[in-house]
Amino acid sequence: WQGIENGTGNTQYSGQVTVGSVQSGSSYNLTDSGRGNHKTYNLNHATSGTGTLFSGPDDIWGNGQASNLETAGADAAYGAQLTWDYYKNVHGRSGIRGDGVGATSRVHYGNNYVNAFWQDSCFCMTYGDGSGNSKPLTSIDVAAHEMTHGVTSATGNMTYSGESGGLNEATSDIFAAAVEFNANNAQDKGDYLVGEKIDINGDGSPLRYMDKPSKDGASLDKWSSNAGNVDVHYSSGIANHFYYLLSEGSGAKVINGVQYDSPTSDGLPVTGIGRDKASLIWFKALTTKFTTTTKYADARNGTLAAAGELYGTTSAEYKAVANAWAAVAVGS
Ligand code: ASN
Ligand code: ZN
Repeated sequence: WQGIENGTGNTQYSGQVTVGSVQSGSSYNLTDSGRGNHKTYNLNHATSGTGTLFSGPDDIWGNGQASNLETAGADAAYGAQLTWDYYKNVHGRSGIRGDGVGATSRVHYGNNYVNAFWQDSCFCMTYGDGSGNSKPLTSIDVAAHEMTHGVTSATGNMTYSGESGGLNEATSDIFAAAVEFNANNAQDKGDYLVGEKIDINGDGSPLRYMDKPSKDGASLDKWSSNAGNVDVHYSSGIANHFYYLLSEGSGAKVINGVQYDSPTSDGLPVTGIGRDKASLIWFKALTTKFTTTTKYADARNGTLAAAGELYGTTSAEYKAVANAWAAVAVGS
């Protein structure tokens, strides 16, 4: 007998959740047949190959602890599920390439590996276990960030260096936040922080902040002529800050218990239009305006064009896009 199951995932970061699984004979495996047959594999510390498809005699995955090897599998499968559902339900996109085909996830990559990454070549994302702190890199926002690199590759495909690289990175952070908010998981409510669950700095601080990117000590709050010369994970700050301002507006605000305080470089206030509209504008720009060579000035033009198509060029949304870019020193 073979059929779709709804397994129980006992995740590390998101509590007990439902994960897609398939029963094959007397065992179950982590294949999400409702989402393009997305599969989750255990690399068991290897750094190449596909590893082993998670399977077992019961339909319960992990126990919430990193020491149980299935737990990271449950988190990864859940993150892939939420990302699939976000693109499908919010943007009408079926899978990363829009072709209904699920990707694969690989967990337990190498030893003490403190990163996660997407590869077009295997249509897969890979997660390390972290180092020393029992914090695998399998949180919702990290999963959504990596899978969004696949979406970007299939659409605007902004070259991963210079300003276009910053826009590529920011696209992953932007939709990571959007996926997290959309999921509204009780253990991991939406925020404008990146990687707040994985404690990569060991002091509880997140990897990146979208309201004021420079809080990480390296990311850019606003554009300057040097933006194309810094690491893409820092030049992304300009667009992350734009997205925060466009969604929430400038100044102080508490959302899901997190305090934000977003400055503007021109000193003028920005009134937010909400993250749902901001996300639709960014997605339309990504999929119909951005290209391999898109720089910040082009991203401004592309998002203005997208906002004009969605809401009209005399709309409050269009004006907010212009104001939010001005607030990060792109255009005026
Ligand atoms: N986790 C990193 C990222 O997705 C890996 C990399 O540097 N490409 O940005
Ligand atoms: Zn990235």
